[in-house]
Amino acid sequence: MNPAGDACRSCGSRDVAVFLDLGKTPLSDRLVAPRDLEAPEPHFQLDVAFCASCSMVQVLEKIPQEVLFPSDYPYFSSFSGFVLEHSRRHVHGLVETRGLNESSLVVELASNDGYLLRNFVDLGIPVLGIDPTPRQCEAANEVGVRTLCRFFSDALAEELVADGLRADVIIANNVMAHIPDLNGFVSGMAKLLAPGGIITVENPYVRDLIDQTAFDTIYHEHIFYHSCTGVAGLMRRHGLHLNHVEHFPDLHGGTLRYHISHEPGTSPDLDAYLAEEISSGLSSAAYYEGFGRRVESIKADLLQLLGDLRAQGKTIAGYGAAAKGSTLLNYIGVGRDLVDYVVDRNVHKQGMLMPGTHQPILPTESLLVRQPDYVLLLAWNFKDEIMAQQAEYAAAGGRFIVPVPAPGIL
Ligand code: JHZ
Repeated sequence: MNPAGDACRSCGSRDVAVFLDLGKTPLSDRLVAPRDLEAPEPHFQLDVAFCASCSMVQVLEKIPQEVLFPSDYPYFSSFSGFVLEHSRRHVHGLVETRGLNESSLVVELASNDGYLLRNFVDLGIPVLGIDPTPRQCEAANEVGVRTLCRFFSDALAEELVADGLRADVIIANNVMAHIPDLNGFVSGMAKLLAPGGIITVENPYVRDLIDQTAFDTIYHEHIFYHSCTGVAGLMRRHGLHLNHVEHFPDLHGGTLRYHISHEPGTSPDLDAYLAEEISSGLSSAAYYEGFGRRVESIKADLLQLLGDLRAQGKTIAGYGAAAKGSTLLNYIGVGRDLVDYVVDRNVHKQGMLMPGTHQPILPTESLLVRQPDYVLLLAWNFKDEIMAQQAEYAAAGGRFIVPVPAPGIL
């Protein structure tokens, strides 16, 4: 099904079919200020499609980058200890394996608040962050991470190269899902990468998303859902080579780190992942067929669970004003009648309201003050970190609910 005849946003083929319709939802990171509660809130169709030609899973609705990532974009990477530790290890691994020193240059695309590059700065290794969101750039510059506040593109790469810059390492974490002009982004990376350099890219793995029915990680900001097969083809079109892959099953619900360079050659790990994607059928439309039905059953089960608890007079809060939380609340229809409020430790989110469903976002300390009977883990990807941090809430009788892969009380 592809009634509008959309072309693949990666390879341009017309062999694209929608396999999931999540209806019209608001933008997941467009938090609502209480003073704007009466103003109309834009909603956009959220259809997900598979391209039979290049295997790329993608959202079809086209929303300008400036609308998806406005100046008050609220996501700051530094609020998770797990992400900070993962990034620190990544940096130390690169310094060791690539022999980086004070004459190297590391460029990070979508460097956010400097959560990762600051580790290189601490080691005296020169960096350049590139990110379009001003508040995050300011935070990064404040911690000593030199950051250019721009969208990365092919044209920006040409400007940087004309200024004499070439990167020994390019890092692009959780950004290649977000780029409407994906081809321009990759050709820019190819130009900016020094001969002999390496690109590392991290993205949620589409296979983990489908297998765990993590439908809430689908939102307009996430245009592309990557696999080894999809990324290998994309890189080849721009003269780059996917050489190696690493899997981090606990990061953002399952993340792949791709190693890419100007040189051909694949590692045994990458060969195994590519073969596995073929044998599992990930590169064929059939793989995605039952997904919509599984999403509908999560919706029915979660509504039942929350409704039953409310009928028993229980109070329920949400944890994590995450983008995925917005998809979950809006698609399932979890309003303030079921979940009263959401807590989040990101101070830039506190005081705002969730998109569409309008639960107020409060500091995490509110859980101990209000002691709700249940906490719905909207940021279920950080379940262990959050539960360890909320030990006192649990000791006082509080319980946690996970929404995916199947709703349940922990
Ligand atoms: P979190 C974001 O998605 C947005 P989101 C983006 N599109 C992307 O690609 C992925 O990340 C990777 C809070 N929190 O990270 C912080 C606590 O309050 O799952 C966040 O607001 N206490 C760029 O928004 C939210 O939860 C904690 O202890 O779905 C988690 O959002 C921890 C660990 C987090 O991503």
